Amino acid sequence: MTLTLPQQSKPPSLQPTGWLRYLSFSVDHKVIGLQYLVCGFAFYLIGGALAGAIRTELTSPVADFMPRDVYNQVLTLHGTVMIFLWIVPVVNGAFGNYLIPFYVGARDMAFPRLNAVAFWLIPPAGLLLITSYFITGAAQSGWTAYPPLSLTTPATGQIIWILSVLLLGGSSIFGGINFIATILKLRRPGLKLMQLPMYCWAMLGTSILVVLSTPVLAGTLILLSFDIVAHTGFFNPGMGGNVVVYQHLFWFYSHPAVYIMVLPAFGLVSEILPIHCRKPLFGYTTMVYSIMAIVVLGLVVWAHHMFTSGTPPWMRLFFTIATAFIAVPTGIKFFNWLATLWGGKISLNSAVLFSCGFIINFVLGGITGVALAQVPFDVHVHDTYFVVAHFHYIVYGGSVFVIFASIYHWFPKVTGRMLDEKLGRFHFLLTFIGFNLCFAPQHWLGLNGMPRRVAEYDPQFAFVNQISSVGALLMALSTLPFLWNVFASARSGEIAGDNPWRALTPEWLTTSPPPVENWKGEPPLVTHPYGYGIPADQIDLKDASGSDLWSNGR
Ligand code: HEM
Ligand SMILES: [Cu+2]
Repeated sequence: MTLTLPQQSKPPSLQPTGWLRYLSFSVDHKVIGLQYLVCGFAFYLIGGALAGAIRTELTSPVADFMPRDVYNQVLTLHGTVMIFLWIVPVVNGAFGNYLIPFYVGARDMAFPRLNAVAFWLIPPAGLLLITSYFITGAAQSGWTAYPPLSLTTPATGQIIWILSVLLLGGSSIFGGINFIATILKLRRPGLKLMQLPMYCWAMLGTSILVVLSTPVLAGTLILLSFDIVAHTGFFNPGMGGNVVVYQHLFWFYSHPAVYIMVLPAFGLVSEILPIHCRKPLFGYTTMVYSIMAIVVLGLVVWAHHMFTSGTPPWMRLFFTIATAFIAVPTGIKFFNWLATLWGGKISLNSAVLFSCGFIINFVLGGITGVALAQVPFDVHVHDTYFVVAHFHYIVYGGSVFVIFASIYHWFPKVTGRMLDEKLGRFHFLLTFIGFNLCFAPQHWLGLNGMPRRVAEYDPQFAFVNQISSVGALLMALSTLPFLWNVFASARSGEIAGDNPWRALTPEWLTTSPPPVENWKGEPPLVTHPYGYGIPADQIDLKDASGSDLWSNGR
């Protein structure tokens, strides 16, 4: 008797396919990465429109474009959207989810469902925040929500703001736990920590900061909400509370938060530069130690935001010195990128232009940061436009430039098509000129005493503010060639092939776009992710798999 086995049918798929995946509770790390990116970009456009409203108001010294309380709402929403809904989710969630499983040789993140939960907390939190403006009026106390201001401005908007930031903080913590577990526990056999691409180290450091500091913000905001709703007295001076305690707790999160925005950007640039210079990343080991030094020091410098809050002299001294120390590992990274570029066969494409733009802007922002950490200087310019200029040089000139560099670099991986280079360079030029025109004059404004967060100012500042607003207009316009480029190239751009940059990192050792579980066969073992321009006999390839693709790439 012969036995006929039933035809093996494909298991039913629980996940939608095609475009619907991006609107679903997908657990595929690549889908989640793109969800983070597109959602983040949508919020970037909203945050940008809010910035446009701010800069329009500031073209004249009087508040003639919107009422003052609306200005406060717009300013609060702008800061909150840009930090919590654009930069943090994109440099961490978007690129982290897309790249980290490739880099560690895994088929997905350690906790795929938690990953999807982390993403799906973001759209409702963002919508909650934005709609508060239309329903009850948004919060008015800035992204820092300092009491007593946050206790005296309308309560509903402030409570919605707190709820929204708590949801976003939860998302961040889930993401951070997932990245730590994936990097430490999901590495393919044979892959050592010191062989990981630098972005993994950056994300490991960032995630440690996220997990240690975000819960402090959450706790602080919950106490603040008690003060608002239940009239407790944690921070309310009228009830015996202490506003300076709020500032300590807030900055214990929010100084690390600046590294949560910029360390991943460091990692992404460290991936992009070697490939387009055809040189190994200079000083891999010092880069790793610098990241970890920044993590440790980043946790002990928070009170440099509070030099004018009545901090005692010993505290001022400690936090000035600690902040000065942080410039050392940061400087090491800066020189390592320069050394990577030095003597390389550099292709000056859009990804490299944006990366170099980042290096220039970041060093300027770093220098003003070190200046701000000096108490005698800071007491003069604290709460002026000088501080606004400083942090925009770093969060926009740094992180946002790197987001664009990364989109130009990884677009062929995600879509299988190239972005148009001419449009890309035009986009870079407009962004670079617009950005510097917008923010460089703000140093002058601050040094001459223009306070931040105001809709009205002394008429002597009008002309320089108008220059700044023209710069902002250029930045807004620069988005158009970019968006056109993305849409047109995704439909009909030049076919990229699997590895258009002849890169050696593992995400390129598969098809573009990659299959569902990243590689058709076994994940490759990449022991020299930056082995460009090194003679083959000097690289130990004996236990590296995927080396055939590798040697083609060199
Ligand atoms: C690494 C990336 C950095 C980012 C993303 C960043 C971001 C920021 C932000 C957002 C603020 C203003 C916060 C507010 O009041 O709203 C700020 C202020 C400040 N930053 Fe940075 N910063 C960075 C690097 C640095 C560095 C390297 C230093 C010094 C070595 C520094 C020193 C300061 C100081 C002292 C202030 C307080 C100024 C004041 O309010 O008077 N920052 N930074
Ligand atoms: Cu800080």
